[in-house]
Amino acid sequence: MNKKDLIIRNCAEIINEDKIDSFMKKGIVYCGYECSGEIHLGHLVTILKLLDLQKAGIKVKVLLADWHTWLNQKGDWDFVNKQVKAWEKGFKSVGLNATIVKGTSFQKKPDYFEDILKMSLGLTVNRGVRAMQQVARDIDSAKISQIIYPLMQVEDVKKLGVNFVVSGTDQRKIYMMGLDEGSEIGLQEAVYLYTPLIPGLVGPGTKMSSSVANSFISIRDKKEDIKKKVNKAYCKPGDIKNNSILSIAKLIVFPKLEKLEIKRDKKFGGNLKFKSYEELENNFEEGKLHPADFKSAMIEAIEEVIAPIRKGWN
Ligand code: STL
Repeated sequence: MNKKDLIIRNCAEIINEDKIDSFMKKGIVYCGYECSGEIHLGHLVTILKLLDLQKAGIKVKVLLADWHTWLNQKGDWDFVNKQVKAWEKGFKSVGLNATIVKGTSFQKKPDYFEDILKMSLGLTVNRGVRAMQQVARDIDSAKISQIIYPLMQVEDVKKLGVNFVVSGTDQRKIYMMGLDEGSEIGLQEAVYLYTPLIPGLVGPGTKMSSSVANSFISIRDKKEDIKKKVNKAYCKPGDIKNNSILSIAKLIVFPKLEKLEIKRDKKFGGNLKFKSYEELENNFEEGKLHPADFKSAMIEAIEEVIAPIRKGWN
């Protein structure tokens, strides 16, 4: 696969796609993370996207957004600091050659906040709340801290000096505020790569989130846990929407392993080997692949992806 195809594969949306070629020569990308709870397969989607960019020769920065975590009411500083340490350890084991940056290491500067105040003049409270719809804890009683949050996220793009941004689609309204108000702070142009979210394992209408029990597979889960969770997961025959196991195949297994092998008894049609996600999806949609056989193969594949990360963690 050529470098550009690697960068754009599996994205849900890309802003400034036409700039990719010219930005690639001196490319720097960042992705920011709130540090709270487990690192799970949902996070691994952005991590693998960062790996794609790394392979394309782009420098990678990982932002451990400690101040954002605190602003979003995930816990007190004692909790946040402990989480940051755990996440730092986790990120060292995922195979990235990234510079890890802690938010508060560069955010506590007067000019950082001057930019936030500049942007705050041009944006309504309503827009700030809407930007946080998919991110904020307890959005119905959103605190002012949670509308300061997106402005800081936009300023991070400026201060980290990146020309590529990777994030899940849940963050797109935040960065859109930056596209509209960025001229106020001299925000540089960047390519925004939004990756799809993985639906929760528990069924349609949920997302994979460490705050929803059994919705996620952690990178620390052991094979037994993976097996239990996958076997319980929603995966209706023929349903290719809302299907977390198919999403995991598309966004994690194929990018990483480039194939999926199904072991099946001769009387059920014998073994299968898929070399692309599309092949798998077609077979599943047409009912040629039963969820039980698909799940068994996915347990092995997820274990294969996670095992080295888990090992590096311990
Ligand atoms: C979440 C969950 C998650 C990631 C984020 C938020 C991202 C936070 C962030 C903060 C500052 C930035 C960029 C991203 O500059 O997995 O609720």
